[in-house]
Amino acid sequence: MPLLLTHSTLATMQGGYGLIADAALAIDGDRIAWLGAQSDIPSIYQGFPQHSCDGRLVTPGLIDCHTHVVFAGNRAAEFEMRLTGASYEQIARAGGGILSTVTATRAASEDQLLAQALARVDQMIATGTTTIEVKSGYGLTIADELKLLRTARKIAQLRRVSVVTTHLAAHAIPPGTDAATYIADVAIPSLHAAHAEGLVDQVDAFCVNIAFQPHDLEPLFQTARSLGLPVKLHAEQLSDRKGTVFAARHGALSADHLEYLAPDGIAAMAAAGTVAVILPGAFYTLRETQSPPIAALRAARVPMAVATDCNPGSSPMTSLPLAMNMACTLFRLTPEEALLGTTTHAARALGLNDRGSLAPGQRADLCLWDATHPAELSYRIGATALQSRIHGGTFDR
Ligand code: DI6
Ligand code: FE
Repeated sequence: MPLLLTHSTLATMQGGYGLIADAALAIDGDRIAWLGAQSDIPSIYQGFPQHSCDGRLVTPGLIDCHTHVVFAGNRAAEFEMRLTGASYEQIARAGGGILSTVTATRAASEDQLLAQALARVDQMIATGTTTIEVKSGYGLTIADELKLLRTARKIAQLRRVSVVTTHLAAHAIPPGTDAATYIADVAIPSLHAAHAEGLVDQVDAFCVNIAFQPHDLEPLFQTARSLGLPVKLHAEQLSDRKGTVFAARHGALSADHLEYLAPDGIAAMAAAGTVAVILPGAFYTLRETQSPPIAALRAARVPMAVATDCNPGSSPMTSLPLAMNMACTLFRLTPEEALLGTTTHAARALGLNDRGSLAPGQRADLCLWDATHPAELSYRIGATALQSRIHGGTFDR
């Protein structure tokens, strides 16, 4: 459907906010055809059906580039345990943590799993998300990892949101096995099977002291690359495991968390063009005290993305504007960096070059906000300033 948005303030996210006041934007099919000053609308677009934005701010649709939104149950009981003294690591070592969600997720039928994921996806959509990355990782058997990835693909059929799927079988080591055996017997075979079914867009792993080390992950990342799949890594969240250096050596799209990232990791990311994905929800929930090295990443010109990390243990959060607020207040990102982090840089963290900014030829995924300046999106705490959303060229309602 052709459409002409008029009377808007556009944040094109080209070279920063890239604001254009008194602007119009033409959509043809699922693409942006033209944008510019209201007074310059080319005659070919003047006949398009018009929608006045009444002065509202229009941004690219938000991109959540790191989520674990497909899981069953919740971990409110653990939340309560942590508040009475247990640490995240102690809970994980005692069989809680990720493994308790694995048990709930295996027990859920595909329909139950999908219904629970969709409830969270609906909350994401309601706060402006138009593209979601979805990781597996709560199955930990070949069949269960495939079940999660199939569920992730179904989300895109049932909701007006684009989905990028990530194979994260290397998320935890099930009891009774070891890292090398699990990678050889489950992670790599499940990757081959999922790839054969067209279920995988990229490959991730959880590199922390309680899960996998870089040397455990070498065969998995080599397999990913032999299949032509890009890699990324949960790295340096709880300590410096040199995961980022390892991931950059494999040309990783992103390295995520990064609280304990050291100068060698920053240099490796800068050289490889790896995006730093900042996840303030997990930092906040775990009450971490060491921030990622934001100033050093900025100085090294490593692009920073911001995501929810939506997961039942360390970040039960669905709102990207809330993640942006936290990234500013906890990590001192500027509101401009936070919005770049959920648009242009988030697209780059997913290897997507057809979205994340407003320009002719880009996908017409847009948010209209009850705001006049983009700093308002990061400034409010947990508010939903979204007025309406356009996905693939059409309004939600
Ligand atoms: N991402 C993850 O995969 C883990 N933490 C994180 O930030 C663990 C998620 C969980 O506890 O279920
Ligand atoms: Fe995560």
